[in-house]
Amino acid sequence: MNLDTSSKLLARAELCIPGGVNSPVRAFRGVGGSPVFFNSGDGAWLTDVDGNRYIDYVGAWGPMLQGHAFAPVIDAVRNRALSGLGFGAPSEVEVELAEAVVARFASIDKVRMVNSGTEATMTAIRLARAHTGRDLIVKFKGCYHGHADAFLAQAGSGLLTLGLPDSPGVPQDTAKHTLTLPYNNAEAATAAFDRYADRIAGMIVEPVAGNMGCIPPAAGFLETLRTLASDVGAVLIFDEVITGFRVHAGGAQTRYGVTPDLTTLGKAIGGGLPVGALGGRGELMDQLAPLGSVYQAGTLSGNPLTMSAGLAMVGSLDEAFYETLAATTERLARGIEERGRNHNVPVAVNRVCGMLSLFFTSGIVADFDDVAVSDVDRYRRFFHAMLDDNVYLAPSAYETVFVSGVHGDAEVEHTFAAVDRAFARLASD
Ligand code: KE4
Repeated sequence: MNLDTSSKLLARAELCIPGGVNSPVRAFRGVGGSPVFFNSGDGAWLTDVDGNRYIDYVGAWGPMLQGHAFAPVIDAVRNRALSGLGFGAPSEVEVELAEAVVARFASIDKVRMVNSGTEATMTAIRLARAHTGRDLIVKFKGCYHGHADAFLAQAGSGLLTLGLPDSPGVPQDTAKHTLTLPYNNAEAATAAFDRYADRIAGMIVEPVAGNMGCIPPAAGFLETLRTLASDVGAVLIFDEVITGFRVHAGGAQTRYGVTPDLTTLGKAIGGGLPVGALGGRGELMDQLAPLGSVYQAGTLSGNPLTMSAGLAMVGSLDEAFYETLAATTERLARGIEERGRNHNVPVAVNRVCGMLSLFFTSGIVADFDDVAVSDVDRYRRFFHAMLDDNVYLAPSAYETVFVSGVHGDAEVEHTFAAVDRAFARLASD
């Protein structure tokens, strides 16, 4: 495959952009090799700068639920742009998208638009701390909530010891207010709440983990978190930046029947343009400025272009869309499992409507420690075999395969043929 132009662009990019990329995961450090530079997307396909075409399972990390260059979104953006890009003042389309979110999420009375998932989660914990007057935030190992300091904290030496910085530049004084627990471990969460009870301001969780690969919640796990938070008056935050419009029309909270106090959204709600959102009960949300005293702001928050794209996207996500998305996800998962058996390649495939991950392990994958013992080097070889076969997966074993409503029979059959060839190579290694 000719990747000359990508290589030349990387050399140029590295002279003026750290690592040549504007977000680290794109640099292929997790899989080796050099990133592919893309020029266009159409439906389930991407075309790189050398003209090579790939079936895309990254989907810009989640927004492209209807594939690339989805006509209703493109038309909405084009038409809106002709009226100007933004005013720094309220506009009708912001109200329309907020109303669409409130209509879908029973837990959301009010929503504040921001420009990234990080801004949404950062604001959610500030609101939880303001509402409770407490400092401690509980999160879960392997979940990612963006790059605000509070989230760049790793578990301390002991299960219940408070956080240590997980990145240079994060003060110990900040990290110590974050407690990191094992995902899908109700007992650890219960012990933490027993110990820290009325010090806990909030608990943030991906209701379906997507940032250590796809890991669904264990039975009863989300329900336990709900009870624990309610018992001590802590704020339960569902980070649905990925799952929000993907795993169900009403997000993971509707799929699993557990109601958070706050929800963060992103990705699909912007139709592919920069976005984040924070929603929740009115008595919590009304504490945000200008109504309340919890400050939060953003120059381009709710900008009409993003709102128009998001409204077109959300408006297209009907019952038939989710039926198709769920069916395609399950078909891909079963096909990969079947090929793992046929080629004697141990592989575990986790999936929930719209998202799946394969782990090279013979065990189950229910938390970060299970992921950590999977064969990440085998994923690296699998990634490149698939790339050589024109299938673009996440350049990291700790991400998710994002399925769209336009991955049809042709894409699935091409993917299966590529998996067969890739597994045959792995089995012969
Ligand atoms: P952003 O700040 O990147 O818009 O959103 C942060 C975020 C928050 N919560 C969840 C559950 C997320 O998955 C993310 C961002 N997701 C990653 C992909 N796993 C973005 C990709 C990247 O960092 O380049």
